Amino acid sequence: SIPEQLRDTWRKLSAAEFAGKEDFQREVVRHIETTLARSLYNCDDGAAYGGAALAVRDQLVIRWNKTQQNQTIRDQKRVYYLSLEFLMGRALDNSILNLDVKDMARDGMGELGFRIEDVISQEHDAALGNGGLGRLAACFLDCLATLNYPAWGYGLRYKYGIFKQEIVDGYQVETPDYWLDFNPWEFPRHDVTVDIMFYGHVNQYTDENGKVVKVWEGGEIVKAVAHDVPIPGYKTNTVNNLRLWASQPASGEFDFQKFNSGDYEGSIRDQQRAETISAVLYPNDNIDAGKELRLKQQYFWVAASLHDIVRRFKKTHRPWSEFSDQVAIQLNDTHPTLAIVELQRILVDVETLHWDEAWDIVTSTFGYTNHTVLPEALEKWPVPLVQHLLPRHLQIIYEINLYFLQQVEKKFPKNREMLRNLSIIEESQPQVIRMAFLAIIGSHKVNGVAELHSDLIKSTIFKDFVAFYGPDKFTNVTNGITPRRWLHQANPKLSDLISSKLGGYEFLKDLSQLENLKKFLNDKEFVKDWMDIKLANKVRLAKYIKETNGIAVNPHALFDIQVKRIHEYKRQQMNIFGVIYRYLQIKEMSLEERKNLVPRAFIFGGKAAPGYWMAKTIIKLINGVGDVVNNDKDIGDLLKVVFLEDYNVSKAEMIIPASDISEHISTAGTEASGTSNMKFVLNGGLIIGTMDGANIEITREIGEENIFLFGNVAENVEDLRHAHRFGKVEMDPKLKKVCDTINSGLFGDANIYAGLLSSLTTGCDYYLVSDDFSSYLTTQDLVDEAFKDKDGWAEKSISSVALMGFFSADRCINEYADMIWNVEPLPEHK
Ligand code: NBG
Repeated sequence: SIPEQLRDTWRKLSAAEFAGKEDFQREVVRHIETTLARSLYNCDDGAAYGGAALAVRDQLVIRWNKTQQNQTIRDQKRVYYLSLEFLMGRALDNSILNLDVKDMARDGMGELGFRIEDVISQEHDAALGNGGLGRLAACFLDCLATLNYPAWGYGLRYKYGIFKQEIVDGYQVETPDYWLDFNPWEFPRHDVTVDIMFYGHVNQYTDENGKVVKVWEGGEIVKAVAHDVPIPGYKTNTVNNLRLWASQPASGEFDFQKFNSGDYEGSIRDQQRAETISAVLYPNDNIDAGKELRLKQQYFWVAASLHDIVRRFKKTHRPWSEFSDQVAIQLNDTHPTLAIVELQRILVDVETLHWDEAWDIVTSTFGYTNHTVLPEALEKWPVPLVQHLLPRHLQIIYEINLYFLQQVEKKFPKNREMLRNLSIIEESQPQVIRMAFLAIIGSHKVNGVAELHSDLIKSTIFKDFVAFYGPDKFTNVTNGITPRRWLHQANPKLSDLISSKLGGYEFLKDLSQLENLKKFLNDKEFVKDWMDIKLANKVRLAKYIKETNGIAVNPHALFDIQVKRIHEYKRQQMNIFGVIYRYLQIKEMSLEERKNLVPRAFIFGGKAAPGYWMAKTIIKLINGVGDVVNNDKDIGDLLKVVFLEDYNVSKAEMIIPASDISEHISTAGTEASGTSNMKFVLNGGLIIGTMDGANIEITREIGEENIFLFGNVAENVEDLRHAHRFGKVEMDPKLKKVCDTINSGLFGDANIYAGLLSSLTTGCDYYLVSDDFSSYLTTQDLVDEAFKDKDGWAEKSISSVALMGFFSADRCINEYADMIWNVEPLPEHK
């Protein structure tokens, strides 16, 4: 650092935040002209975005540096959120809003000849995630910064984020998402690197004190390079850090031997091999693909992150016994579970702590969040693979398991079944490591993400752990969303209207204040403004649909939206079956009867995992139905079916505010929480849903009269499945009619859909579509009736929003901080 006597000079020259519009404009122009080397003669929206982003970024960086210094000086306990996915979306708009300079930016850019909306929409989404799990991590970062917690995110810097989806002939086609063309939001730190080893072998030595030490050596080295992303909080000086690791060949690995001997290609291949580790995000949501490269990613990322965390801790010269007073690490699902093993390895093998002492530190440091009970999503790594890739870690896992099973044996003597049920190692062929079990054993708290889900993990997949540990180790933190992005940014008009009634934007930091909206339920002008905003948002979406899909949707139709990853458990198939049934009904109606109908637009969006054939078939069916229905002159406005290509965060910001009804219709007990359900309601849309995930708590908060619930409850699911497997279940006649229509070839060659239809019959209807179909249709009829009563609908919309305070992710972050991390916010720096 700079010598003491020179610091005053330095400080005088320190970068300053811009004071007003002119400062901002000057910085924009300077960046366009110098950083981007463009001029007023060739400045398009893209360059304007670049200039604006760089100017705003400077502002963030100044605060970011101060925040980091402040955190170092205060030296309080920090939180580290380890997540393989951060689905951040766009940063410019968010930064402008969090810095509270939107008006200035709008005017400033306007005077330079650019509409701020056009500039903002130039930005490529940062799409380093699949769905809810990754977006939750992004919301949490926003809240951690807003609430001034000293917190870092750690993830991977994928070169390719989630693929781009195109629809060709009704089918999903994937193309790569190369998002790093121009990314002003990351700072490569070529001086912050960690060498990561793979493969190799374990040697034993006896040291001078006669102690046996194990050394892992002889492996292949890959270098992790830090890339830092500033994370601003809303109306606070705090700017936290998200550190993403990129893989590079280790220094010296670029093989000069090969290079000099003429094998140029060979030397480049080695480089590419190293870079492959962080090249691509696995595009699976709630499915475990179990690929070796994925395991490499996981270890690469946790080893680099832990090294960084330990390095930071060691700088403070505290004793190891204080580690967990300074460090809380949250495992976002089981993906980072190897961090438990890696910390134990560092403490025992490198820092030479006694095993038990090390293990106490480890278990008091980690917390584990479970995000699913679906068996196909639970990670299990084959023992031979781990043996090959991480031989020392496998030994440590065996040792952890051994000590743990000794405790089990003590508590449940001679209970072989208990030992088998609780063992980290599953005795399959080959043996596999149950990562969730390792995560539970290595953490002090385990949480689910909604009440039902947290109850389910205790009574099903982790039942025996509850018997062993008692119930206190398990807790619930119901998910939430950041109202900054999902109200203020996505729906500025609604945010402004609310603020005009509540006397400012304080509600964005304390969402419970929305309750005061209830006072305005009878304020006719307010109600009209409220519904006008909804209509304006629908007009905007209709325009987008016209542009992208060529389908004319009447903005006064009931907009019924289901946007989320395509998955059988989420039951988009039930939705489209319902559409088909509706279509058949309308076709049979007289003109007179049709006059009574509420026109409806069914809008779908979402990606299917590239290898998930059934999900892809569902997309094809939606498009097949759309082709028929949308082109049927006899139907007109009464029914439209739209599939929006390439659903992502920035599209969600446009789509969600435009919904009248959204669908959250998973088989009860399968959707751990869901978070888009919260986003839709917060934007004044109502929901139709099952008693699943957070729908249950949304109902509790907003009242049964404000939600359309249907279908079987989780308790009955096992019995119903049993009936399908062993009994005879007659298919619901309405569903039968739908299947017959699909089979007739109306929506394209019936063979395409054969697998989807047989999942309902020979497949034993695992997701219970036939059991819920009839109540789904009945409830959709209730939706139509309710929509006819405009005043009643507006009242439901407003009173629901008023009661959504609980679902602010600020609330969840405070719960994690209290119950799991034991960390305090830091006074914000000046
Ligand atoms: C997902 C669940 C959602 C939940 C998010 C965030 C996984 C493994 N789980 O219901 O399916 O809202 O996690 O908790 O992606």
